[in-house]
Amino acid sequence: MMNTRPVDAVVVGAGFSGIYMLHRLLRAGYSARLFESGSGLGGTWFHNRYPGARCDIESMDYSYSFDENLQQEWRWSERYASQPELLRYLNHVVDRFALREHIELDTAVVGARFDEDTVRWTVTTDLGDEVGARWCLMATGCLTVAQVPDIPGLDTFEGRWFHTGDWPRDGVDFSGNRVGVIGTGSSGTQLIPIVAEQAAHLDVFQRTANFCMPARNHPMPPEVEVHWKAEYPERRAKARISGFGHSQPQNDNRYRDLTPAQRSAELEARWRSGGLYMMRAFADVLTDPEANEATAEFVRAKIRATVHDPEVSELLCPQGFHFGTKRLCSGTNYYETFNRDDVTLVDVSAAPIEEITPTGLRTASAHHPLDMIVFATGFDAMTGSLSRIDIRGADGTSLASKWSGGPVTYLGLAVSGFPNLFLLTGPGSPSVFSNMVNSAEQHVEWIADFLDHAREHDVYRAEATQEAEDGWVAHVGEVAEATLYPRSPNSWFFGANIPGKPRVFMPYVGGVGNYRARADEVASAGYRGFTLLRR
Ligand code: NA7
Repeated sequence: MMNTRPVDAVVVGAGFSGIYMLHRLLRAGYSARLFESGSGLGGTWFHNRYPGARCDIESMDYSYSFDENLQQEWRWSERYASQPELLRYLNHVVDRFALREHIELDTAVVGARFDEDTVRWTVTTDLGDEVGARWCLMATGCLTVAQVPDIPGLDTFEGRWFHTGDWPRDGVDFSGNRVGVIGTGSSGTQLIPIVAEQAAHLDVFQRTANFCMPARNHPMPPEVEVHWKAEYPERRAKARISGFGHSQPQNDNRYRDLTPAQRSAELEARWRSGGLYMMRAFADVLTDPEANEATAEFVRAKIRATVHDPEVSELLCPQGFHFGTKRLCSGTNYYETFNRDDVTLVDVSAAPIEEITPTGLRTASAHHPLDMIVFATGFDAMTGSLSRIDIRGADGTSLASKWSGGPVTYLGLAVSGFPNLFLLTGPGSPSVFSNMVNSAEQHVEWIADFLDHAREHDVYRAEATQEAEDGWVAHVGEVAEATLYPRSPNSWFFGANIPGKPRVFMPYVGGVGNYRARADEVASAGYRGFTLLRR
């Protein structure tokens, strides 16, 4: 397919946002083509197929709301959907809305060039094909580019190694093997208990202990499903104006306004119900150091009560950063796993990893013989997928060079100098700081409304102004400054996990509801902050 027929819009990426974007485009009568580098649908959920991979937002919330029949008919089998179930769901959606014929799998977009004369984008794929489009819609995902740390000797390792974010499709059998897992973030904490059950021995290489909440996953009780579905209109509406984009209750009381008994009751209730709701135990968990430390100390006490060996439990107690400022984890039997005789916790902050040898891994204090190594070491998050595409704007400048000091956007949706290009869940929007499906839907719908506006008003070129972009970047920074995030900058929210990446706080933490209100206000003011050219 060289130089194929031009389309109104190209969509890049077949995850939650790209699939819905394609549907909205086709439904509104635009011609569109979606390119996906993976050999299947699902984006993040296609590649992160490690054992135990599971969403940490409840499935009834972490699902599309745009179609009433879809949300009523689809039946989630568990409280939190597993990776295979999420893939089944997305494939169902693609078939249900007849999207498949518009999707090219196994096709990576490698370049996108804006031509000022034709006011169109030319999108280039790794197969050498080119397609022209008026609009270029980047649904490339926030956790797409797996980060394997540059540890000397990896190429000499005689065993097998894997990254959780790029897991083999035919799975991995750990039985009888000595396995090392590096990394104890969301992926590591989900995977570790399952590997422990299979492997002959498991070494967990921990650099920073993170807070892992008990997920308390279980099969979906029929009465919960029925009730939730009956309440969907109110629940979805609530999620859209909430802080994190889901419908669960938040506590609007500040820590200092509660009695000690009320505080304990709140924390206990949230620990018992499981999942990430501890983030909303008090209205000020992420702004008041005292509320934050009380929450952290409550969780540390739970860890100490669970892990028998006091030395191990102390190592598992997170210290040195505020609760929730590294993405909270949610797992099953995570802390309990360290009571097993065949699991060893290795503290690689005290004795760092020095090299991988043909037969294992050497830290500053010991050599650990291993047959398999799992890197649960995260992603070049939020900007990684975009910066790997050669995106050239109006004057030929590349997006990577524009973002060399950190990503800058207007609303996380548009970039000055890059007309007719929209980002879905881009940096500067709530994205990873929210229920991603909720945020994906909001961006898709905002962009779809914009395209309808453009069609109605003969707008053929739309570009965010520099002034609007500067204002938004400043606002994103101010909002973050009012929280505890800047006091704990050692996280992927800041790009701190990627050597050389600029340290800039990337998501918008002002809340999903506030963000939506601002984006809607821009739209109702005739797309304030955009320069629109009309025929
Ligand atoms: P994360 O959250 O980035 O976690 C990566 C983990 O790997 C974290 O514990 C890191 O420790 C550790 N890490 C990274 N590099 C190294 C090296 N070189 N040595 C030792 N340990 C290392 O990625 P996940 O895949 O778990 O989760 C990503 C998101 O997916 C998650 O936030 C959810 O939104 C879903 P560190 O903390 O940097 O010391």
